[in-house]
Amino acid sequence: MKQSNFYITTPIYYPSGEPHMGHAYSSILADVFARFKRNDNCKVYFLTGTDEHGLKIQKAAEKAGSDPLIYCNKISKIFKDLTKTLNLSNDDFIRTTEKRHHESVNDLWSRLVKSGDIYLSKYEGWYSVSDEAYYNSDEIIEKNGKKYSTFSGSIVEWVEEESFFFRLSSWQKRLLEFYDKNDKFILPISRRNEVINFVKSGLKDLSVSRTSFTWGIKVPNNDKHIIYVWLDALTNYLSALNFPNTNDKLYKNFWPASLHVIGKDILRFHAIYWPAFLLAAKIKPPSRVFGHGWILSGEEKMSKSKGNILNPLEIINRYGIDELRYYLMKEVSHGSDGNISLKSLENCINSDLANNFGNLCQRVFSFVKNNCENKVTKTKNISSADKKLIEQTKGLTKDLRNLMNNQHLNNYIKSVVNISFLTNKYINDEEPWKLKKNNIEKMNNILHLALEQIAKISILLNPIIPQATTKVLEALKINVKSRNLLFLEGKKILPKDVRLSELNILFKKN
Ligand code: ME8
Repeated sequence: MKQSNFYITTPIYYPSGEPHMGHAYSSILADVFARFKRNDNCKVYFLTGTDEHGLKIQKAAEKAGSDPLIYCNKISKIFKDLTKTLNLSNDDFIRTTEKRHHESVNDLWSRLVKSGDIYLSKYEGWYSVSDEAYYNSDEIIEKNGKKYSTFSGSIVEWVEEESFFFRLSSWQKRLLEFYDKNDKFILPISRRNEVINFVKSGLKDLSVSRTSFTWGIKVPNNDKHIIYVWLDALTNYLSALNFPNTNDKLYKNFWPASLHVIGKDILRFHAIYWPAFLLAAKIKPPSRVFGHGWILSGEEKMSKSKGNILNPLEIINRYGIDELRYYLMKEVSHGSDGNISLKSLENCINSDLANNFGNLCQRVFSFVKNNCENKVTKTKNISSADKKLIEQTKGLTKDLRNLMNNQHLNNYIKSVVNISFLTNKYINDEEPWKLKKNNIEKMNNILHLALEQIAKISILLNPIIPQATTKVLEALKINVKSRNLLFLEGKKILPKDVRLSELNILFKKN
C-alpha cells in the first residue's frame, strides 16, 4: 500500500501559566489522530510547541519579575515536560523564540510586502491582551465601567497607534471561494458555517504590527514595529518544516498541513487570517482546521483566568494517563463542549475500561493461562456463533477509518467499545469453561477468536490508550510492525498457534 504523508499540529501554547486541562485536551486529541494515522501506514509529522511573544507574555514576565526570555525558558519547559506526561508522540516541539522561526516569519512578512498586501496606517480600536485579538465596536459590551469582548468575555482596551495593516478586506471574496471549493477545510460543519457567516458580514483590514511594546519579532527593516503575535505564531507551522527553504525535505513532504487541531476560541485566526496570509504569500493553505469544543467546569470554560481548573497532573497521578486520555476523548468530542468531573471520570473508567475492555482481556488471558498453559491452537472449524461475531465486528469496523478521518472520534470510540461488549457476550454465551472436559478443539477455537478480537480492539484503541494496549499487544506477542490496521482489509493478526505471556491487571476500578 502506498504511504501517504500526514502533517498534524496542536496549537502552540502561551507559556503564561500552568498548563491546564484544556491544553491537555487539545494535545491529546491531536496525538490520537497522529497515532491513528501512523497505525494506518501513513508517514506522520506531529508538531506542538509554545507561543512566546506578545504583550500577554511580556506582562506575565513582568508580573513574575523576570526577563521575558528567561521566563519563557522556564514555562516552555513545563509545557515540553507535559508532552511526556501526556504520552504525546510529537516529532518536534517548536518555540517561537527560536532562530528558525524568526527566519520563517521574516520571509512570510517579506512575501506579504512584495505582494502588496501590507501598508502603513494608524490603528484605532479595541484590543484584548488576554486573547491577543482586535475586536470591532459591535463586539464590545460595557459592564461596571469596564469594556469586554462579547466573543470571549475578555477585557479589552482602546489602542491608538501607528500600525502596518494586512489587506484582509480584499481577500473576502477569495476566502469565500476557497471555503466553497474546500468544503471540509473547517470542521465540524457548525464551525464552518460560523466562519462563513462572519466573512460574509464583511472583513476589515487587519492590524499586523504594534509599536507600544518590544517583546516580539521586529518588522524587517523597521525597528519601531513588532509583528502582530498571531501572524508570528501561526507561522510556526511553516517554521517547523524549515520554511523558507521550500526545497527542504520536511517542507516538501509535509506542507500543506493536513490538520490543525485547535480550540473553537481560536478559529477566526486559523480559518480566516491564516489562509488569507498564505494565499497572499502564494503558499498553499492547510487542508483542514478542526475546531474542538471547550472543556467546561459547570457552565464555564475551564481556564486559569476563571480559576476553575482541574489539574491534569493531579488526575494523572491519581488515575493514570491512559485513563485521562480515554475519558477526555470520550467525553468531549465532535467539536462540542464537554463537562468534566471526577465522578464522571470514575464512571467512565469503571464502565468502559475496567468492566468492559479490561475485563475482556483479563478473563481470556487468565483462562488461557490456567487451563491451556498459555497456548492456543485453532482449527479450521468455525461455528455459527464465531461467524456471527466476525460479521458483527466487520460491520462495526467498516466505517472506522472514515470516522477518524473526519474527526468523529466519539462515534469511533462507541463502535470499538461495542466490539469489546459483543466479544464479552460471545464468551458468556459460548461458555468455553464447560468445554474443557469433552471438546477441547471448540474451546480452543473460542479462545483463539476471543484473542483475535482482543488484538483488533487493542490496535483500534491504541491511539487513545497507548500504554495499556501496548501491554496487551506485547502479551499477545504481536511484533511492532504488525500492529497496524491491515486487518480492516481482512488480514489475520494472530497466527494459528498463539503463545501468550503474562498480562497484569490493566485498569483499577474506582
Ligand atoms: O490560544 N477547553 O494558546 P492558549 C478546551 N497561543 N480547550 C481549551 C481550553 C478549555 N477550557 N482552554 C484553552 C493560544 N484551550 C495561542 C495559540 S496557535 C498558532 C496559537 C485550548 O495556550 C484553546 O482553545 O491560550 C487553544 O486551542 C489551546 O488550548 C491553546 O490555548
